[in-house]
Amino acid sequence: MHVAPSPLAVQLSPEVEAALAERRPVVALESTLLAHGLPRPDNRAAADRVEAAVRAGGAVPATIAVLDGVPHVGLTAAQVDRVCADPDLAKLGVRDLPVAAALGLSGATTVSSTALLAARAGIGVFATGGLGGVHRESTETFDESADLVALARTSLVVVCAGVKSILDVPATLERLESLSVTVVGYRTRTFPGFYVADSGCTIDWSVDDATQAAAVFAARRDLSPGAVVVANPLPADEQLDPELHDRVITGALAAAEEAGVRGKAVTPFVLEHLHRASEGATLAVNVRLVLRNAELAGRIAAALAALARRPAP
Ligand code: PSU
Ligand code: MN
Repeated sequence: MHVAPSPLAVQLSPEVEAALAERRPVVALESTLLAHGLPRPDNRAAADRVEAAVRAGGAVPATIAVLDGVPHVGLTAAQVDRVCADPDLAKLGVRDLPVAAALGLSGATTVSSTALLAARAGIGVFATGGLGGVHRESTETFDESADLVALARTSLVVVCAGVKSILDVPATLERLESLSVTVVGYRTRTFPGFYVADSGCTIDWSVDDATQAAAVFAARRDLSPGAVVVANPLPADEQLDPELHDRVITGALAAAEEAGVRGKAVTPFVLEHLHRASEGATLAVNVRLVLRNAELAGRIAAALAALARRPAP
């Protein structure tokens, strides 16, 4: 009997396919941060640097995007060009994936959809900049990123610099707790604030190295579906000046309100405004923190592969 292929079957690049088959470490990377989080044309060079950082950590990078309805895990240089250059590329969360697949559309994947596609491909580690979360004034707008619910359901490690600081960070941490998403700091119990090292919030647990992070994930995977968030702060001397940070964020949120921006357009609008208002300072810090997360994710993926190779006691 002929069985039609799943419309959401992922297309692995040859390099990613070989690495997974040989149980070598692989790190998933999202494409929304490239297409909608960083300005063109700087995003293109950043894409290469992020992939190189994963390799420096000891893993194979797998950037994920949907092209002509097909979810790709691992992109060619020409495919990365397309993701970075197309100003009309859609932003696809989990709920948008079936539409893109059925109608043959293209789009960049967010944390939520990247996590889902990565897990489906058998990838256990994912690096990004900052998670989506609960927006400020969410009690009026109900704006809470689909990233949170997706992480509650998906088994993988997500390395990030906290949640984007345009958000309500304490409320986001509360939601992560309600959703039973495991959160550990990387060598810190201070929850990072994305562009700044310290969000002002604390977390209960920290890990000392990549091996501990991998062991926490192995235990989590054994227990129930759900992500392990590894929060990796920028060192204080690499962060955005906290005073500049607070000033530009207040301005960016006011501009979004003024312009009547809603829904999934809010995050790209605010990030773009910040890059302009800080004369590129937020952009430089954003790229820096993604690179650090990619390198750490590479090391965690390598540690996870080493754990899997260890003979059972
Ligand atoms: N982190 C960044 N830049 C970004 C994002 C995260 O450094 O652009 C993206 C991620 O793809 C995340 C998305 O999933 O923003 C969240 O969007 P929203 O708030 O609309 O859920
Ligand atoms: Mn939203």
